[in-house]
Amino acid sequence: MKLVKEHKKFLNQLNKSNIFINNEHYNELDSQGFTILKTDETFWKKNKLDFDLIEREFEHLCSSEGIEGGWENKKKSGVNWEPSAQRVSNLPNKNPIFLKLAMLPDMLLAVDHVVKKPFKFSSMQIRNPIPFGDRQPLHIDFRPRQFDYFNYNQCTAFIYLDDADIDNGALSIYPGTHKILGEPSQKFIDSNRLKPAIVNVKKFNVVLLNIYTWHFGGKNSNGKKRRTIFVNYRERSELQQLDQKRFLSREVIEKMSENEKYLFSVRNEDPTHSTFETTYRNNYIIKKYLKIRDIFYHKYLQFI
Ligand SMILES: O=C(O)CCC(=O)C(=O)O
Ligand SMILES: [Fe+2]
Repeated sequence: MKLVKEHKKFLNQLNKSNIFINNEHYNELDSQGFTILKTDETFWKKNKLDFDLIEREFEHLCSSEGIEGGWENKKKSGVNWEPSAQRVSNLPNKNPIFLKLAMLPDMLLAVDHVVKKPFKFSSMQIRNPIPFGDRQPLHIDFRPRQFDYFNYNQCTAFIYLDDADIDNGALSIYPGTHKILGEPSQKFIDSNRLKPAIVNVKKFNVVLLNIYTWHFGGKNSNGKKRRTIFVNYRERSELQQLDQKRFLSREVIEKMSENEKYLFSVRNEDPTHSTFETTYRNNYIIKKYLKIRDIFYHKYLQFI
């Protein structure tokens, strides 16, 4: 209960004077599993986020980190983890503008609507598809829900630095599939003749995705840029995708406000990640353990 109170306080302290998200967006998140905030340049100005600086930093980080960027979690040189896109990760540690970006009230309100429980920052990444790169496989971004009583415990915001459409590989989403339990299935799509929504967006827009909605980044057929920044938030009981206590430098943490420290879960009272679980989270036994833990947690512990 202490956490719920703390979380309410955190949300109450956000500046709500420039809120763009409305009930239609919330309804779309509920029924379709995603929504588009058709925000423009003025939205970013009102929120005091310098979009030109975000763009400049994007370019700078992509050229300085190269094709091996983005995999702080799995760092091994000489491995090209995702041949169709360049990634850069741990953005809030690399420029304060990204820390500010993670605090954008519209994104936090959307996440609160989806997760419905105290949540925290999980990771922020650049995804910069390679010209003519292939589509991603169909996927969701977390362990699947096993029963209807599981809540949605992850939500991601996609910030667009370029217009996107089918030709440069726009995100494809199967609307409403967040309600389906288990892993996504191409067989299910084929037998139910499901058609994906192609998420056509403009530069400056934000897409909010309940990550249990089946989706994939499309094929880049025309070679045009489709630069995106992902901000991922998770329920507080989960591990962060990138452990912020480990990956934010001490200087960055010291300069953070109390609200930022709360969101990033880097206060003394916030739990420290077990490096064992982080390292082996894709191991067969750990996966089995997490499956059992999930059932136990969602059935008995979630309201504590
Ligand atoms: O690039 C995109 O639009 C989607 C990427 C995505 O879903 C992912 O990397 O998990
Ligand atoms: Fe994804």
